[in-house]
Amino acid sequence: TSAQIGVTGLAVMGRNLARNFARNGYTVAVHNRTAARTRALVEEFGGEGEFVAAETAEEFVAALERPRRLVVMVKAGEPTDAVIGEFAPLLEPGDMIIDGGNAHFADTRRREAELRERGIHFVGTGISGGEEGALNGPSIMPGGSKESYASLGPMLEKISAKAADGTPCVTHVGPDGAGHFVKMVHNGIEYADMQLIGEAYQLLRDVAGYEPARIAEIFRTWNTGRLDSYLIEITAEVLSHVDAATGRPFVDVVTDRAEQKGTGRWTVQIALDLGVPVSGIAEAVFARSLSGHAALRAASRGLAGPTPSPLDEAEAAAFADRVEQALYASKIVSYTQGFHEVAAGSEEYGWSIDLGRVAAIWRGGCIIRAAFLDRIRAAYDARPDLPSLLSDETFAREIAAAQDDWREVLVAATRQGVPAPGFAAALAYYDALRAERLPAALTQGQRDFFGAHTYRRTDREGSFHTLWGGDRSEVPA
Ligand code: NBP
Repeated sequence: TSAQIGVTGLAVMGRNLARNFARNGYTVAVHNRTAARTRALVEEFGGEGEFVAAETAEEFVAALERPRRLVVMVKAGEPTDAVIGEFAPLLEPGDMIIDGGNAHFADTRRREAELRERGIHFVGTGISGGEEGALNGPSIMPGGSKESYASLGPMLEKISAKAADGTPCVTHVGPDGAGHFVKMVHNGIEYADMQLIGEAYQLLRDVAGYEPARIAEIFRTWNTGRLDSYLIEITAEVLSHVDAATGRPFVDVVTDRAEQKGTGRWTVQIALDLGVPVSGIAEAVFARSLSGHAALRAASRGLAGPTPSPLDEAEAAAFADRVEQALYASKIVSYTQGFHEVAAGSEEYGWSIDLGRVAAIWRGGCIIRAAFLDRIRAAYDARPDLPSLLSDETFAREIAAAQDDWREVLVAATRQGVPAPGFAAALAYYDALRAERLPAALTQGQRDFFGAHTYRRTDREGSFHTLWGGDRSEVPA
């Protein structure tokens, strides 16, 4: 038998992806560096479909029909290069290596260029949805050549998640590293969403004075409205969970130091390089890093500040409604920033990414899946050249309606000493974009003063310099 697809790297993700292909009727060759994993897969799940177990790289490659489609699901970084080094010499022009790991898009660009020289298609592919998604339908973001997508697309469409309207959550994002770039920004947006939800929770706890179980109910209610999403849904689950050992709310027995694997940090690093203000995503990454500085936090605990005093029952209920508005408005801003980064990456690398399609394939399967994404899709479909999501009439109207509450929530947070860096960064971004004049004019004056960096004028063309150390007359630069 020859297999239509092969998966090497059979930890949680690879194993589930291989099963997903098999369950959809494909014959799947499976391989792993440590052969015990391959045997375990076939023993446990062999009944789900057609698997061809391969012990060696040669057996694996020989099992695949041509052109070969070889999915690599190993730990991102050096292991990926090691696997490419092992398999590429066994492949022929026209064959495809699909890297489904969380690779940095710059690595993907390098690998794609190297393999293209040898006629091999390297398809850097973002896959989101965790272990459950890999098995039952992830959101899939393939980059690489158009030609490779013509061959792979139908298979990926089959195993992917489907949006509510039935559309498969997969599209050819763009050439070389476009898929991994978009997956990176997806994860950055995920960080921002999680941070905003965390801030909403903390405000409901400290300012409204609600217990986790009650807050879980509020999230459940929100999940029936415009915030309907996977992350809001699981937030309610986590908040209502009670620790069996202590009988206390689970959220109260978990150490409050958030960890991260790096894709959020990459999103911010690349945004800095591209000059894209992703302040909300940056605050989310910094909030995780701050939470991890245990010694610094312990040393700072005695610093002066207000102690939150919870509102009375009627005020608390009104406040909870305001928090929903603040959360929704801040969410619009973080998606605005994330899509700006995708647009900027697309421009920088000549990828021609269709932003509406990106929103469409995030509607199902991935961690940020939400009803909201269909509205973003609609906004870009209506106007593909939309300068920013905030310029979409519907979103602008919703923020207009939310902004008073958004501001009030931040007043309460500030007054009561509850940190809300995500809400605050989002509002500052919104107000900065709205502003008629920014203090950047003063910045330019300072730069010209100390470094003769020159400035432009509002009333005339050209660059100018003021002779600050002399008679302060202006000269053309
Ligand atoms: P891991 O990221 O834990 O990687 C384990 C796999 O890599 C095993 O199959 C291991 O083989 C193999 N491997 C390593 Br480590 N070094 C190797 C080498 N030098 N040569 C060959 N194989 C090597 O697995 P995972 O959590 O299933 O994730 C796989 C990929 O999917 C990662 O890139 C990850 O970032 C990405 N991803 C994960 C998730 C998720 O929710 N976990 C979601 C989306 C994407 P062995 O069995 O012989 O040690």
